[in-house]
Amino acid sequence: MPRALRNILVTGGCGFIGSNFIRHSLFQDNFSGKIINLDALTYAGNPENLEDYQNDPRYVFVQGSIENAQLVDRLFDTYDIDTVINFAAESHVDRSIHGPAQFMQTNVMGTFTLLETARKFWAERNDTLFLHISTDEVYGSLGSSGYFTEATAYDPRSPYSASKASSDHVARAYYHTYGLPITLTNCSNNYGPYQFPEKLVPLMILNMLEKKYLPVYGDGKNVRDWLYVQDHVLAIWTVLEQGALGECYNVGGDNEWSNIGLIETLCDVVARETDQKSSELKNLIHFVKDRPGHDQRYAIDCQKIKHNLGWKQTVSFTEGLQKTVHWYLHNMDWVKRVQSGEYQNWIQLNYQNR
Ligand code: NAD
Ligand code: TDX
Repeated sequence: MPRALRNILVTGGCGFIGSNFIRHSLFQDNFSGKIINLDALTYAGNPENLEDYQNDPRYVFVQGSIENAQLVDRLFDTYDIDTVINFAAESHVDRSIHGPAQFMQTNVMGTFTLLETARKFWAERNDTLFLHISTDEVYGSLGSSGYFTEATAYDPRSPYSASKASSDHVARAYYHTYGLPITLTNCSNNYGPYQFPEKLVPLMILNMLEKKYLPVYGDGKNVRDWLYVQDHVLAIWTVLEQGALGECYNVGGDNEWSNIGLIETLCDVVARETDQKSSELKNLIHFVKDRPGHDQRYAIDCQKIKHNLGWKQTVSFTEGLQKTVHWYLHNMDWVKRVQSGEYQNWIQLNYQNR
C-alpha cells in the first residue's frame, strides 16, 4: 500500500531545516496534504519564518512540546496523522556541552513520546511513516581518511550527538520490536537561509558584516561536509516517497572543508557582495580555545540514497554560499529580531489565543 503522506506532523518546523522543509512543501502547488507544525518555540524556533503561510489552509501551527504526550495524542487524533517528520531537537553542540540536560529531555524523551503515540495510533494502519531526522555526528570522528557509511558503528562523542544517537536507537528499536514504520536520515552540516546565527556559517557572515572577530576553534583544521539546506529538503522528500522501512540513509554534500578554509572562502564571498577587501575581512580571523571533545573530521558516503533512490545534490558550494550571504544581507531585520529575542513579541501577538 502506498504511503498516505496526507496529514504530516512536522516537529520543530519553526527551526532552520524544518522551516525550509515546510516552506518548500507548501510552495509546491501540487502539494495537497496538510502540514501540522508542532514546535515548542525555544530560542531556535521562530514562527515568523513561515508567516506568509499563516492563512494557507494546508498549514496549521501548534505551539507545544514533543514531550507533551497528551498534546501529541490530541494532534494524532484531531488531524488523523499518517506521517511524522521529527526535526524537533536541541541542535547546537556548544550548548550541549554547557547544558546537556535539555538535550536528553528533548532529543531522547521527546522522540520516545512521539514514537509511543505513533505506535498507539498506527497499530491498524499500513500507510504510515515515521521519518526521524538525524545527523552524521552519531558516527563519531574520522581521521584524515575514510567515510561514514550507513554501516559505520555509532560512536557519539558530544552530549548532543549522544542524545541524537540514543533517539536513533530508540526509533530503530520501535521498528524491530513493534514493526512501527520507521526510516532515518543522517545528514551532514547544513547551511542556508533561516539558520540561527550561533552556527558557524551565519555567525561568521554576521560577524564579518559587523567587523567583529571571527572565532576559529583550535587550529581551524577540523573538517565538516557541507550541504545546502534545500538539497537536504529534497533528500527528505525523496526518502518520504521511496525510502525503505527500517533503513537509514546518509545525506551529504560530497563537499569537505576545513573550518579555516570555509571561513576564508566566506570572506571572499562577503567581500564581493559588500564591495570590501577580502584581506581586511580575513584580518578578523581569531584563533580561540578549542571546543572540548571537538570531533576532527566528518565525511559522509551518501551513495546509498543516490543509487537506491536517485537523489543528488543540486546546489554547488559556490552558489549555495552566495545565496546564503545574499539572504542574510537582505534579511537583517530577521537577524536583529532573532538575536534580540524581539520576535517573542510577535509570537505573543499572533499566538496568545491559540
Ligand atoms: P534548529 O535548532 O534550528 O531547530 C530546532 C527546532 O526544534 C526549533 O524550532 C525549536 O523550537 C524546536 N524544538 C526544540 N525543542 C522542542 C520540543 N521539545 N518540542 C517541539 N519543538 C522543539 O535545528 P535544525 O538545525 O533545524 O535541525 C533540525 C534537525 O535536523 C535536528 O534534529 C538536528 O539534529 C538535525 N540535523 C541538523 C543539521 C544541521 O546542520 N543543522 C544536520 C543534520 C541533522
Ligand atoms: O564560532 C565557531 N567557531 C568554530 O570554529 C563555531 C560556532 C563553530 N566552529 C567550528 C566547530 C565545528 O568544527 O565550526 C564547525 C561547525 O560548527 P557548528 O556550526 O557548531 O556545527 P557542528 O558542531 O559541526 O554541528 C552541526 O552539524 C551537524 C549542527 O549544529 C548539528 O545540529 C548537526 O547535527
